[in-house]
Parts: sequence; structure tokens; C-alpha cells
Amino acid sequence: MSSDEILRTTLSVLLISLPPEKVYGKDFSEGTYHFLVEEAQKILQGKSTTLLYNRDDLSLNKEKNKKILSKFPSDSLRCIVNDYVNSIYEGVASESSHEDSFLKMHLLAIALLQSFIQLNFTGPSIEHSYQKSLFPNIEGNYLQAEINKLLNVEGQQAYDLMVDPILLVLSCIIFEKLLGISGELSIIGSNGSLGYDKTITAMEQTVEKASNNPVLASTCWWYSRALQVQGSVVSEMPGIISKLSSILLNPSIITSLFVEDQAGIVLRQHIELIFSLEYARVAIHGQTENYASKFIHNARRISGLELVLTGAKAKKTRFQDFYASILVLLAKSQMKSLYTSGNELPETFNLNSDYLLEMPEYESLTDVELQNGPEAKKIKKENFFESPDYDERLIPLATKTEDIPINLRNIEPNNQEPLDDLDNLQLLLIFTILKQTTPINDVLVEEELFAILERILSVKHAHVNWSIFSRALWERSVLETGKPKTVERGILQMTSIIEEIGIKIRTKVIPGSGAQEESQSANRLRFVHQLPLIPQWTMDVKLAEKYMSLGVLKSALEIYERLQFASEAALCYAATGDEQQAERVISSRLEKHPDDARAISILGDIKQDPNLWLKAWEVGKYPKAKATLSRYLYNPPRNCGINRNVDLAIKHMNDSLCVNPLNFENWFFYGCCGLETEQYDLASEAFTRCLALDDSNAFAAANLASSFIKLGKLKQALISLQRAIRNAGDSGVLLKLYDNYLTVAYQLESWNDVLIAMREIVKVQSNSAGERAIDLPMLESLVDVLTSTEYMSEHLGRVPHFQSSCTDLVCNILPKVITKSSRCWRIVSRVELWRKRPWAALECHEKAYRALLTDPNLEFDEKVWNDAVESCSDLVAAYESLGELPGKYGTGELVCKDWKYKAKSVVRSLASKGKASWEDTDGWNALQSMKEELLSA
Ligand SMILES: *[C@@H]1O[C@H](CO)[C@@H](O)[C@H](O)[C@H]1NC(C)=O
Ligand SMILES: *[C@@H]1O[C@H](CO)[C@@H](O)[C@H](O)[C@H]1NC(C)=O
Ligand SMILES: CC(=O)N[C@H]1CO[C@H](CO)[C@@H](O)[C@@H]1O
Ligand SMILES: CC(=O)N[C@H]1CO[C@H](CO)[C@@H](O)[C@@H]1O
Repeated sequence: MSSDEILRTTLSVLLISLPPEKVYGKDFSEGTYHFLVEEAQKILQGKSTTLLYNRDDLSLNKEKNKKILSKFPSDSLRCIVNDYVNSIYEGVASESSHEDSFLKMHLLAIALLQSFIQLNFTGPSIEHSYQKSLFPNIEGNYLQAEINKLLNVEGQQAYDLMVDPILLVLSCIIFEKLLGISGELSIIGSNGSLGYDKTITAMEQTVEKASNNPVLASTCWWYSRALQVQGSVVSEMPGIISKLSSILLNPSIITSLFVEDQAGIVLRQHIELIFSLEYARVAIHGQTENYASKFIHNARRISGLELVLTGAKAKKTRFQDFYASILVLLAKSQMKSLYTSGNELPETFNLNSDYLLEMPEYESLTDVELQNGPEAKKIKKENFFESPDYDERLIPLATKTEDIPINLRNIEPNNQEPLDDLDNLQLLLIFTILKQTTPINDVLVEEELFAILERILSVKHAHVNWSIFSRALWERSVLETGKPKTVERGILQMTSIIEEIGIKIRTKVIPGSGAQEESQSANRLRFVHQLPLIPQWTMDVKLAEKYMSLGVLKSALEIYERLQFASEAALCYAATGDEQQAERVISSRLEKHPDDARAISILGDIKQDPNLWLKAWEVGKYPKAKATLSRYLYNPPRNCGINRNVDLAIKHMNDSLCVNPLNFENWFFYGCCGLETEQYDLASEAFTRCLALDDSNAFAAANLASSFIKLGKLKQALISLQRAIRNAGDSGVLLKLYDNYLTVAYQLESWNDVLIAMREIVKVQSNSAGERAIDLPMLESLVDVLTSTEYMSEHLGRVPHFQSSCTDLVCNILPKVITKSSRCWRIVSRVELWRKRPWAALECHEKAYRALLTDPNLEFDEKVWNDAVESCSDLVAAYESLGELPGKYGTGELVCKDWKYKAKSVVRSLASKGKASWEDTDGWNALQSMKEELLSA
């Protein structure tokens, strides 16, 4: 194996966290990258902390470097830590080549990151404190507070009680350095006052270079993980972190990791799959679930997971003695990933490996048809602009058993095969997307959520991984607390899971937690970069929230106080109406942390005081403060002494969006303000940004179209309307959208679109509005266009779509809708004539006339009378001109042989109906002359 292959393979294996015994045969033991393979193995074995702590030779621990740290606290910590990292890098560089030292720093940063995660997320914990050993003479609380400050982002403070946050700080600084982000571009220790534009640009340039540089590519990927961890130690994922992570996870970086041999193909699948899952997670963290769904579908395509939700009768618990209908998830993995025991990478990487033969199903991507589940079809049906591969549901739903896809039909719900770990991960990500995007207490969604978790948890005799199993269990407990019947059990389970993660005890609840400590930590870390991150304290917070929702305020407060979550405790008090206590709690937090912008902003929320939001912005550029202020000014409460000021609201929202541009609701609000103040450029920019975040939002698309219309950009307006219509479902706005669509298309003289819109409007409205649904002038123009083309009859060849569809509208659909508009019948008649169907044209005139003749207002309303006369005259003219043309069957008969007789009798019958009321009117006289003409003819 070449050293280049060793390099790529090792980096890949490290990224996808494969158990080392699956890969490393003798091939790896020698060669240039000896140090790489050795350290990678240690990290993979869960020995990151050992790697850092017990080695004097490690540059991190060298006295020369540590001495730099002793300048604290007289110099600023940010500078000192920077110098420390520089000195480490120099030390490494003096002993190895440029490339090797880059790689060594990269490995060091990974080990630091993994250690931090173990100590704060997955456990097990260890006794030793790393930061204490680096700063032996500094008082612990002070040190911790100063280190934490370096991790603050966008005005949010990193959690006070993290274990050894220095590990994360060092890891991030090393990654930044390797990626060319330093000094004022650094995220660590920045207060955001300079904005992040330069950082973003620098990062984009670095990522471009990574597409043919495996070490750089791996660094980008790992740094995105470190950023996600940093984002998860503050309360709300900061926009800049989501932004940078999505830049770093550019699909181009993964290609440089591929190795071109057979084992490489297997690895490649894993890399692509894990990359997709991880991107989905970044999107979930950033609340841009729409992107997440795309990458989930991508993952599904790669792994071939087949799944369908369907109904089943079931007993939910042992104690239930009846069967009730619930949802069940049938799922089958196609892929056997390398994580599954028994699947080894072929040790010798040679070409006659029969690995590929073992997994023929790997290639077949069978779930395309699944993606169009019946539910999706139902939604699709109404939508004219739906692209064929558009998929509404993350999990297809088979409402009837015969709709279950063939491959899943024989599954015995009680005895489903274990899913592959990576498919389980996919399910957990889908679970999170659904949970984040659907309203709580929707019964169907809740059942769907339970079904997903059951599928993961109820597998018999299977080794479900620790992280996957414990996460699924955790989520189920949280769900159970939402139901009155199971709330107590849910809370008990939550409590015991929290304990188990923190404490090194052997328990029976989660499999594998009794294993050797190191393999235990490796197992626990395995999928931590793909699962939504939940630090240990967030679990406690969740528990506290549950207590709060149950009204058990005391327990909630106990937790918040133990965790020192002042803002949350304050909100807890405020929720119960004890605002004074809430203010006290926050104020005392602010005494110690005067720059906690989020706390200031929350105090502003509690007191509804605009000055506090302004202050939160000043202190820490906390974007939410400005967003709240903006909404406040848009709609200030009565009697607050502040007038509504939309321009100012726009200004503040602009500030907020500059810092955090990934917030859909804020862009939407900003756009609406723009529409209201007639700033259409601003509005169109805002709604464009909305659609970039969620292109399935019909309201944003509709508003974008309105802005474009105002700006006179009709083509763009039409495209936006198409998008809006595509996503409007069968909601009430659909008709309005089609109305606008019709108007714009008409102005653009885009007749195909006019036709589409008109058909839809008639279809939707025909029951309620009848012929009033039709815009006659537009219909006339449309028919002008139609009849100016040459009529193609079906047996003369292919009829152009416009022609057939337009004829269908005018000649088949409209006649069912028209009641008495003779103008409308005349239009139909014109088209029939153009189609060379004079008999049908004549029928139209007869119908128009008959409708008026039977109108009850004929004797009272002169307008109706005049219409009737006009229609009669049309009909007579039609008899005259069409009567003697060849008839329908083409066998020599005429359209209307006795047309003269018929013409006379219509005139006579109208005259007799109108005589009493309308004798001597203009209409009457016209009728008389018609009669004379007929007699003289
Ligand atoms: C933010 O940092 C910059 C330089 O890093 C400094 O000049 C500025 O005073 C800081 N602003 C605040 C509000 O701390
Ligand atoms: C904020 O306003 C400025 C000036 O009007 C504009 O250039 C900028 O694009 C706006 N920023 C956002 C995020 O809309
Ligand atoms: C403050 C806090 O929650 N610390 C926890 C960090 O994570 C480890 C491992 O799960 C726990 O042992 C700590 O209690
Ligand atoms: C790849 C992997 O992590 N496998 C582990 C999944 O979890 C089971 C039980 O904890 C372990 O036995 C496997 O080694």
C-alpha cells in the first residue's frame, strides 16, 4: 500500500470513526506515516485523554511551552493561548517536515476535541483536570470564567460549569491556525464587533484548496465538528457557526479522501453516507431543516434503507388487554456497514477480494418508488407545477396494506431485523427534523415519532450501539413525559439516563456500558458527530423544563440553580408570575457577568424594556435582542408611550440579520416590513433569503412574487408564483395565487401560463362561482391566440399541447360551468367553428338563447330582454350561415336541414314572451325586423 493510500485511508477511517481492528492489518505498521497510524488508532480506541495527559514528550506538556501560560493573568488569556499554540507548532515543525507537522497538529486538535466531548457529553468522566495542570497557580473559578469567555459567541455565554473547556479552546485555535484563520479573523475570543465577513471569505478560500488535499480536507471536516461543539455549549446555535460549518462541509472536500481500490470503494460509501448525515445534523442544529431533508434523502439513496410507515393493531404495554391501532415503521437495511460486527474491511486491499460479491444488494437503489408514498401522491395531485421527483415526506406512509412496498411486505412487525447503525442514525435525524418542524401535540406526528423510536429500540438480540440506543431511549422518555399516562415513567427514565452517562457504573438499561473503560469511551464517542449534540447539562435542562411544564417548579429551580442557569431560572419565575424574583436572579447574574448579553436581553423580555435590548446589543451583539426590539417597535403595546415605527423596526432587524443571517422568521418579518413601507427591493431581497433557507415555503414565494410585481419584474414574479403554487398544498391561498399568476402571465402574454392558471381557477372555483370564475376579456384574448393557430385535427398528427389543452378548457370544461352568459357561449362557439364543428357551434348559440329565454327576469329587466334579443339574433344568423353545412357524421346530412323553420320559431317564441312588457322598445323593433327578413328570405 502506498503511503498516499495509507494517508487517505487513515484520515477517512478517523473521520468515520471505524473501530481500528476493522482496518489495520500489517500493511499499516510501517512506512512514512507510522506516527499517523499509531495516533489515529489511539484516538479510535477512545484513548484521546490518555494521549494528552500522560505524555511528557507531547509538546502540549513541554515545560518550555507551559512557561508561556504562566504569563496569565498579567497578559490577556487570548494572546497567551495563541502564543502557546504557536510555540507548540514551532516545536513540532522543528522536528518534522512541513507536511508532517501540519498532520501532527491536526491529530492533536482531534484528540483535544474528542477529550472535551468525552468529558462533557458522552462520559465516562475522569478525575484529572487538564486545565488545572496547565495553570497550576490560578484559582479555579477565575480560570474557568476566563477560559469560558473565549468560547462566547454572538453575545451568548458558554456554559459556566463545563469540564476543562481549555481543551475545546485549544482544539479550535489549532484548527483555525491550520486553516489560515487567525488574529482578528478568529472566532475564539472574538466579540463579533468587527463582523465575520472576512472570516467567511477566508474560510471559503481555504475550502477551495481542500478538494485535492486530503489533510486539508480532513481538517475542514473536523473543524466543522469542533464548531458544532462550540455552538452547543451556548444556549442557541449561533448563526455564524452554522454558516461556517456549512462552508466547511463542502461536498468537494470528500473526493480528496477517496482511495481508488476495492476497499476504497467501501470506504467511499461510508464517507459519502456519513458526510450526508453530518450535513443534515448541521442543518438541524441551524434550524434549516429543509437542507437537512435534502441530505437525508441523499443518505437514503446511498444506504438504500427501505422504510414505510403503516398502521398496525398493537398492545402498547404489557398491561393493556386490548388491541389499538397505532403506526408502525417497517424498515429494512440494504447496507451492512463496517460497524456491524462480522464485517471487516478486506485486510489485504488486493483486487481479488470478494468483498463486493458479498454485498450485491449494495448497488440497488430501490427506494425511489417508495419516496412517492400514497400520502405524497395525495398532496401532489393538485399541484400542477410539481416536479416528478419532489418528495413531501421523509418517511413514506402506506395508508393501506396493499400500498406497502413489496420488499417490506413480508416483514413481521414483532420481529424486525436489526437495522444497520448508519440507518439507525438516519432514523434519529429524521426523528429530530420531524420533532423540530411539526407542532407539538399533533397526535399523528407523535405516533410517527414513537414508531421511529420503537423501530430502533425494539430490536431483539441485537447490538445496538451505545450512543444510538441511549439517544433513542432518551428521546422516548422525553416523548413519554408529554403524555399524562406515562409522564412519571418518562421522568424516571430521564433521570436514570442522566445518571448513567455521568457515573461510571454498570447498569442494565443501556447495552455495552459495562465494557472496559476505554472501549467504552470509544463506543460512546462513535457517532457523536452525526447525532444532534446534547451536552450532559442540556439533558438536565430538559428535565427541568419537564418539571416546569408539570408545574413542579421547585424541582425545576433546583436543577437550574445547581447548573447555575440564571436566565432559565428567571424565566421559570417569570412564567409563574413572580417577576420580581426573576429580576433578582438575573440581576445577581449580571453583577458577576456584566457582559452576558443574553441575560440582559432576557431581562429586557421580562421587563419589556427596549433599553435593555439595546444594551444587550451594545455589550455583545446578541442578535435576538435586536430582533425582539424590532418586533416590539413594529407593534408596541398600547400605553407604553412608544409609537409604532416600521422604519426603525427595519433598521433593527437589519442589524440582527447582519449578525445572524440564518433566521427564516426574521427575514420574513423584515420582508413584510419592506412590503408595508413600499421598499420592494428590500422586500424582494428578504424573501429571496427566506427561500434560500426554505424553498418550500409558499408564503415567502408569494410575497416575493408580490415584490417582483411591484418592481415590474414580471418574469421573476411568474417563477416565484410557480414556486408558491407548488408548495401551497390545498390551502386556501391557492386560488389567490392562481389569480395573481393569471394576471402576471396575461401581462407577459405568456399564453401557456394563462391557460394553466385559467384551468386551475375554473377547477377550484366552479362549484362556488360558476361562470363568474372566468375572466371573459382574458378568455377572449386566449381564444384569439388559439384560433390564430392552424387547427390540427387528431388524425392529422400530433396536436400541440397548448391547442389540445386550450380546446379542452373551452369546449369541455367551460360548457359545464356556464349558466347564462351568452358572451361566454359565443366564445365556445367560435372555437367550435374553428375546429370545424359547425353543429357544435350552433348548439352553443341555442344554449345561450335558451338560457336567456328561461331567465325569470326576462319580463322585468330590460337588460335581460335586450340580451335575449341579441342572442336570438346571433342564433338566427348562425342558422343561416351554418344550417346548410355538412353535418356531424359526414354522411351527406346537413347541420340543420330545417334551419329556416327553426329560425322563425325562435323569433316567434321570443316575441310572444316579450309582447306584454316590451312592445315598442328598441329590442322589440329589432325583433320585428328580424322576423320580416326571415319571411322575405
Ligand atoms: C471587541 O473587540 C475589539 C478588538 O478585538 C475591541 O477593540 C472592542 O473594544 C471590543 N468591543 C467590546 C464591546 O468589547
Ligand atoms: C442592511 O442595510 C444595508 C443598508 O441599507 C444594506 O446594504 C444591507 O444589505 C442590509 N443588510 C441586510 C442583512 O439586509
Ligand atoms: C456540568 C456537567 O454537566 N458536567 C458533566 C459533563 O459531562 C460529564 C460526562 O457525561 C459529566 O460527568 C459531568 O457531570
Ligand atoms: C461499531 C461499534 O461501536 N460497535 C459497538 C456497538 O455497541 C455494541 C454494544 O454497546 C458494541 O458491542 C459494539 O462494539
